[in-house]
Amino acid sequence: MRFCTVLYRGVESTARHKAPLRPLQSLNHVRSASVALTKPDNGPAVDSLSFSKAKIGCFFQERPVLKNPFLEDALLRGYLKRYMPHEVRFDGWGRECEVSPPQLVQYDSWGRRVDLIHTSATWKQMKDLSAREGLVSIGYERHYGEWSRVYQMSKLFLFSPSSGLYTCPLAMTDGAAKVIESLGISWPVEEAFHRLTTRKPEYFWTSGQWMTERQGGSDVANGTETVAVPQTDGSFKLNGYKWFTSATDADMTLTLARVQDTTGATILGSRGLSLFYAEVSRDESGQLKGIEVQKLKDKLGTRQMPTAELLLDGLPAHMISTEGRGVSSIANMLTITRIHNSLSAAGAMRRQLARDYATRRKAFGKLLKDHPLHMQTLARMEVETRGAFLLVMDVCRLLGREETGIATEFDTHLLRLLTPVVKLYTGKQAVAVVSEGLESFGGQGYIEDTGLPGLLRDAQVLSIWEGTTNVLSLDVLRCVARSSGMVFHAYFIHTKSLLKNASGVSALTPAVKAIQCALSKLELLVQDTATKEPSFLELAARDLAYSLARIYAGALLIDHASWKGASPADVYAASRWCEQDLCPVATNHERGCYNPGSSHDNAALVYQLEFDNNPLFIYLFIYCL
Ligand code: UCC
Repeated sequence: MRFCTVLYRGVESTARHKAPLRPLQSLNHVRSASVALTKPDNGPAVDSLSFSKAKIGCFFQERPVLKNPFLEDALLRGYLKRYMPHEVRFDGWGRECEVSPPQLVQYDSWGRRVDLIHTSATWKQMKDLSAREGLVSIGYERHYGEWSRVYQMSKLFLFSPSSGLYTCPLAMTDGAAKVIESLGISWPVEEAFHRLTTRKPEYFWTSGQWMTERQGGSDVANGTETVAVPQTDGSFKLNGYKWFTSATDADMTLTLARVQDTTGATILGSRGLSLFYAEVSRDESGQLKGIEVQKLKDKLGTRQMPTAELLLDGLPAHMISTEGRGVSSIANMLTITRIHNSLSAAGAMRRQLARDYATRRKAFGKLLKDHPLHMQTLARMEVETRGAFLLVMDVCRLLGREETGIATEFDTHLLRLLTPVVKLYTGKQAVAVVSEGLESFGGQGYIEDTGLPGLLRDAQVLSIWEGTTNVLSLDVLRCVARSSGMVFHAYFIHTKSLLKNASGVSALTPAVKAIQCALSKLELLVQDTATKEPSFLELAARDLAYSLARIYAGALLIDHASWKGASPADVYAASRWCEQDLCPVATNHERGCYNPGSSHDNAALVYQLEFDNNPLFIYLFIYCL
């Protein structure tokens, strides 16, 4: 302020500028006046003033301003206006989480093991806030019937990018509540269920989901080494090593382990896994009961959140699934956390500070928003964001129908198919859109204290945890096989039904035709797969999942653009979306990408070793040995 005042006075004293003098009104006002002074539009720059005090000059880029994310989001408001009962009201809210990374103190000053994980005050406040706002409980109170999940997830959508990753423990908490509800709310998990779904901060618990062990987190059936030793009272003690436990400050956890028989033997594979409930508590001396925190993970992103390696050393636990039904019992948790993951992805895409920045930053003589190429880039990000949002909300809609007992068989099939599809697609797109968003800030997007790089780091995890892109693509094949193709049947029928309202909107005709064409190609290909080798399906799995996502998102965008309250932007978004290759699995099939020899060709390409008798190659080969 003082700097600006000095500049202002400089105007007065030198009287070299003809602009009328105005009283100091606001910092911004004065700042723009000073910029005009130091480099007048129609006159020579006054260099001596520009650098008279601060040697670094006086021009600074305007920082982006996060406006009210709810008011700024026309699509979200349009969606809620269309579906939500009138009595539902919530304010857009969100605040930046000022966190310092969690710290692990393993020993106290006297050498006793304490394993304390210190988290920031804000992280703890997030827990209270989450309870008060009902960010988990809304899904279980079901005050808004089938739309309760849409309501809950809309709040989380706004909260997520400002939550400092607190949405991760909330996702697992929601998932644990869902598992308990589906298995039966009774002892020993009755109190836990009420704590996970309460709105009282002092009573609220969060849950962990400890599935990943040293051998990895994807092939859970073969990678789980943790054993459950039966106790005389019917409970168990768990011994094992959990390699990646997120939000380790949770109050309880659900985890998988193999029950040991009297000889110490266990059953291998999926059939040997059972689901256990364990509380994270301390004994009178302050030590964790049956757990040692080996270390906190040093991660690329999500640094706000404590993620640890845990040694389970006699952790008291209760089996809550039928013995040997661990994976299928925890599958409900996977469904919920995958939906949360998708929601976080859409939320990260929506946090487009680049939109605001384009109205502030000038380059080449005009604001970024007045550069057509820049606006084209932002528009493409916007289309991607809208597609992601509608995909996620549709899965929430289906979940809400299932949980209120009104889901048809079609809805249930759709939910099973779309959950992995939406998770894998949005997770991948979030990285691309957030990265593009950073780039649109130029160099500032790469500067740590703008807070922008953290968005990209945090986005990168979305395609990894809760099932990587390829693992989820294979999950799609698995659910097709287990349903004998019924998931596809539901998909085709529902996608076609989403197009029916578009007949009255001529501007949507090309988009509708594009979806119909892509659907026909997909249907043909799906019918054709019955005659194909299993290797064909595996190679096609990822492109198949992408095709399912793109076609379905296109149909949702068209459906939304056909609604009577839709805007021209909704129509434009649907049209743009449908201009891409909607069915890459058909395109790549035509190119022969899934032919029997493809696997060999791919391996030969990746591991190409060509010596060609070239002495230099041979020398380098020996050198590397
Ligand atoms: O823990 C991690 C990090 C925590 C961070 C939390 C973040 C939350 C988001 C935050 C947002 C901000 S990462 C851990 C990641 N790991 C996974 O997600 C697991 C990935 N792997 C899979 O999904 C695999 O497909 C497995 C583990 C499910 C495969 O196991 P199996 O045993 O080989 O699978 P099966 O034999 O196919 O299935 C066993 C049973 C079957 O039921 P039954 O026996 O009745 O026929 C399947 O139908 O489980 C059922 N099942 C499912 N049911 C398997 N997958 C599903 C599913 N997705 N939905 C419903």
